[in-house]
Amino acid sequence: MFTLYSMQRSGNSYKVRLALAHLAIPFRLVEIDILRGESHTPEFLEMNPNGQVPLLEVMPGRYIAESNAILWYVAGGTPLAPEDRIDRADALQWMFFEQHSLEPNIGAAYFWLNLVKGGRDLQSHALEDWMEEGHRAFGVMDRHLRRNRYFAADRFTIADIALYAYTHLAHECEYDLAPFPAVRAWLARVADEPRYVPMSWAPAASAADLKFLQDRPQSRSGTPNRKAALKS
Ligand SMILES: N[C@@H](CCC(=O)N[C@@H](CS)C(=O)NCC(=O)O)C(=O)O
Repeated sequence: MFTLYSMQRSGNSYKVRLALAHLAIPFRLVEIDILRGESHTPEFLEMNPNGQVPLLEVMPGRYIAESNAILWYVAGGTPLAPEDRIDRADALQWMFFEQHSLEPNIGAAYFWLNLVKGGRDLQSHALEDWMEEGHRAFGVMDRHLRRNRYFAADRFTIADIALYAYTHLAHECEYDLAPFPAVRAWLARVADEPRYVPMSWAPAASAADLKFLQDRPQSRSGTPNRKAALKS
């Protein structure tokens, strides 16, 4: 069974929890409090020298870091990870965009405004840039979503999961999504996926939770229940 090192209030970690829930893949969750330095202990650095969550142990001693790389790994072979060459390139394009244009702005604003006491004062010099660049990124997404229901392959994929994690936190860190109606409609579509779980979800009593997820119907946009994955 996979072990996911994750922080509940980390958007990057949420991406992986959301994908695993969507695929009904069981996993063990280990909470890492980055605010208490738990991702920089010698033991953790042995697993991920970059000192960050999420981190997925896919088999004993074999780790994958970087949320979007983990998404490709867990979703490999399912409709969540497009295989067609152009669809795959589209998904990658948006996942690189997420890491370069969205996460560094919304992720930073969320972290400093919500998780760090006094963070606003500490980062007052950076806040304006995060706001401007974050709103610019939402504009790019909105333009795409005015013509497309999803980011790649005309269906719900890991590109949507990657972009959803921080976009759905925007209102908690002072971004205004009112000018981006297509983004708001897409947020609602993602939250309406049958196996959607909120950021607060954790597979606490794994068996019961998983049964609950397995019993839910497959994705409206065509992702089947990945029975084989349940054996991993
Ligand atoms: N590019 C990485 C970013 C991961 C990241 O920034 N993780 C944060 C939590 S959201 C973290 O672990 N920070 C602790 C640190 O950098 O010391 C990903 O997508 O996984």
